[in-house]
Amino acid sequence: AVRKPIVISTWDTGIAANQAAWNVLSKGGRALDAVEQGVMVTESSLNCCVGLGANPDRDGYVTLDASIMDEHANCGSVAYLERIKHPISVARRVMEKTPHVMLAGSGAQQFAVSEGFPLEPARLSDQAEKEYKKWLEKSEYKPVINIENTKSPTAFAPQKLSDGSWNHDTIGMVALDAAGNLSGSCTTSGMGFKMRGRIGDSPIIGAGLFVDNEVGAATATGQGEDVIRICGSHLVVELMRQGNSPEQACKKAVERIIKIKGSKAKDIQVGFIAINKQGEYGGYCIQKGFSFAVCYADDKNFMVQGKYIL
Ligand code: SD4
Repeated sequence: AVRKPIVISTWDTGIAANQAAWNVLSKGGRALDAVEQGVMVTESSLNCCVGLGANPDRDGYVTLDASIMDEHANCGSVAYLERIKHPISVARRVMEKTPHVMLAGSGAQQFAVSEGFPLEPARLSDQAEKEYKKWLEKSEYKPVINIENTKSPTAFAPQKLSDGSWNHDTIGMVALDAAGNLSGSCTTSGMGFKMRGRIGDSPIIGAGLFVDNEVGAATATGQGEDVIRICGSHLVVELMRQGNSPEQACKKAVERIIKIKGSKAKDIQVGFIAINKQGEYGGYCIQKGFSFAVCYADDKNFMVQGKYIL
């Protein structure tokens, strides 16, 4: 039997987001509404890595990326968006109200304001301010490629925490609704202290997020550059189309990154999660410490530790 509705999302912040998505899905609502309302919870919460409370770029500005995709292959995204609280909703407006898929920077902000989204103050959260000041003490303005080679804890990649887990920089969510339709969303502030103008995988359809209503849906978290390199979420969906389970598909995508990165793979983290039309779910990551939240009943909203390769 098909397990539906179901929603899954990245990291432990996924529990609260799933709950909001479940409120939509359990009433027979559309997956698209569920994945939007789900990640809005994370965008509103004070969080290192999603929404306006997140860590800024190297120049001290919070810049946000988000994307959304529905069962008809409609998609929308915003990149490098500043001072707007809910990038995911702006991405949805791009999808629904413009002839385009992606808007970036000041144009995306202008569109958001014209759609009635308030322009929030250009101010860092207290926590982000503190983190930024700390980062500035040692700030290294080096191209990404060099940063990758440093041992500095200010490095570009998601950082490994003392308990062995990784800090999370994104929420990606995919859902199957009661009608059997799939949608997905992804929203992030990107890497903390990134170069100004840097855009990650999250707003790129096929990289950070992909939905094919015949097959399944996938989303990514972790070092966006290496997700983009393999068109990660699209790859996961295509692997499911070839008959792989969601978990196998995520695993094969992770293996491809590891193959490309060689010995450098141990310095980065990437995780994929996916669901298919049957409501099966799975996730895989490069290394230990990635988790995702799964919800398919009022009393079933739980964390799963991502299996890993290295
Ligand atoms: C990015 N993929 O901007 C995002 C960040 C992330 O865990 O998910 N980090 O590259």
